[in-house]
Amino acid sequence: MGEFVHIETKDHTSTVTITREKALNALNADVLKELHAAFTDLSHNPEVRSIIITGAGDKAFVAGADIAAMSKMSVSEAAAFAETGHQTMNAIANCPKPVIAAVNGFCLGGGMELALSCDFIYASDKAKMGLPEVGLGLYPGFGGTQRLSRVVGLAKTKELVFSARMISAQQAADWGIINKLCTPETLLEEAGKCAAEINSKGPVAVSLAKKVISNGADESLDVGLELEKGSFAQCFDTDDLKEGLAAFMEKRAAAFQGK
Ligand code: DAK
Repeated sequence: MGEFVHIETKDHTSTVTITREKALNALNADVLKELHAAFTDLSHNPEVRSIIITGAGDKAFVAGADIAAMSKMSVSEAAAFAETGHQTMNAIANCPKPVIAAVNGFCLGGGMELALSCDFIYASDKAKMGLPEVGLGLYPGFGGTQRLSRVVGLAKTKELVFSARMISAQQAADWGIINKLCTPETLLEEAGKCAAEINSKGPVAVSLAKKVISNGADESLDVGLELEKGSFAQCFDTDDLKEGLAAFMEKRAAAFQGK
């Protein structure tokens, strides 16, 4: 638990909240480092099966990288910031547990890149998304140029990045960036319901599925299918598989242990 990141774990789901509300949860180096530490811990915590990430307050998920901090950065400090940012986004993307972004307001620049590092996004219908960096004289540098195009394709990515335009949550949902739109009041509840649904399934299988889906996405179909085949047998080395199959045969709910 740090100054800018609060973690609450209940029923196998950890909710990670960025608590820098006065600056609309903008990402400075300290926030990024705390997030990185949080995801490293949660990745190794056997009690945790899914993670929700959100922003404190009702106005912003994350309004971007910290502009005030960037205005004072030297070239070498910017390089260190880039390294910290990438390590953090990668720790989320490669986290062995599913990560849901619950986008509760402005989700801009580095904030949108953070959301895109998650496995999928639930959002308030009041949220606004965008990559406004070129309006400041830089471009998305925490993975946005690459991760957004993998979701919406090159043309929409280029329009969003070149125009620096903000889009509504509805538009982002229409483009497939947001999986589910919720009211602001029900966002965390809906994300929690989805997490609970995931938590009730075989944790090892979910984790392997995440790895295979993510790693296969940038490969040819043939290579992706090899990755899928390569990990599949690992499921047969788990108690979860025995439990899942037995529960089906005995017509009862499975009680998975994540082993
Ligand atoms: N950074 C720092 N402070 C921010 C901020 C930000 N990104 N966004 C908002 N704030 C602060 C405001 O300065 C204000 O602080 P006070 O004046 O009260 O002290 C407070 O939050 C409330 O904001 P506003 O008063 O502006 O609230 P409004 O409702 O009027 O406007 C807004 C909300 C979200 C439309 C507006 O705050 C806004 O336009 N914010 C900036 C959005 C933005 O441009 N975001 C992109 C930042 S650039 C890198 C890789 C990646 C990046 C950088 C480097 N490397 C590889 C090195 C990423 C860059 C970005 O994300």
